[in-house]
Amino acid sequence: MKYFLSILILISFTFTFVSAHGYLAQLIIDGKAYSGNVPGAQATPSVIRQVSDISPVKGASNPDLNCGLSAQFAADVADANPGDALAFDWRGGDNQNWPHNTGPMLTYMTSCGSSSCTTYNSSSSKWFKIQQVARVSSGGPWAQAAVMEGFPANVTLPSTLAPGNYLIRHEILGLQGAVSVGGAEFYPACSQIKVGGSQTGGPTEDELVLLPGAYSDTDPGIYDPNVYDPSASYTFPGPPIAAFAGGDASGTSVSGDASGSASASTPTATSGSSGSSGSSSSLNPQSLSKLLNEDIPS
Ligand SMILES: [Cu+2]
Repeated sequence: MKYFLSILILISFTFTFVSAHGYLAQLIIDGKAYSGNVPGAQATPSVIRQVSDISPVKGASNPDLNCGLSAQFAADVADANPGDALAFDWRGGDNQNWPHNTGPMLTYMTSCGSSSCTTYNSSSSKWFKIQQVARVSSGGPWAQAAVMEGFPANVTLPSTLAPGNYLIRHEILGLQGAVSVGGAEFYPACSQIKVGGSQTGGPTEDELVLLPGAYSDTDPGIYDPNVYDPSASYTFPGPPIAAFAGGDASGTSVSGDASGSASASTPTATSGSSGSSGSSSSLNPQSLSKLLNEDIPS
């Protein structure tokens, strides 16, 4: 009996560890670091929108899928330029390492229009995808495993991105429970940036999605009975990567392994779907801003 009890304690200990969560603690843009606020703590000026808790967003249609649990406007905006290297440093709630290693990481952007993002409500905004990573190679670990080891997730801003005010939404999917419908954990985090330069790239209208809206709890990359099968292919949820940001090039990408950085220099990894390709009539910044702020007819 004593033995049985200690096993129970051990199991509950393990479960507590496994069910730990976290948040985006820092964003580094071209070498400059911006700290995020600890969830629920008194906020100090930041470029990262603070969330209320380290817990995940549950349910693909949850309004908090937009920018995280009860996300608040942030006071600051970070300057950035097309082609900049971004590093997203995710941590556990107790400043331990990020606790999960299973599931993809995806990056979206939306325009805040002509004014700064500091008071921009993105709940009905249209987002485009610029990057996503799954397993670092077929049969290999998920790129997220490197985040669990303490490395940031690396993303490159599209080199032709038009100037303007943008939210950049980096999202980790915790799929450790994804063998059940509704088991996925969503961790979106929105940061406020202002992009300079004089490029003209942007998404096409058919590449834009609402968040929530783009995902369903039964999408193959969200409810995934094969999530622990290293050889199973993975289908990213949401739209394809916007063509101007590189599109969903075929093949697997992979820079680095789980013992190195969580980056992928080409924005795809063991992708199942390749989405629509071809047309990439890019927009000038004005029409891009207009496009992104229009309502999507339902
Ligand atoms: Cu968790």
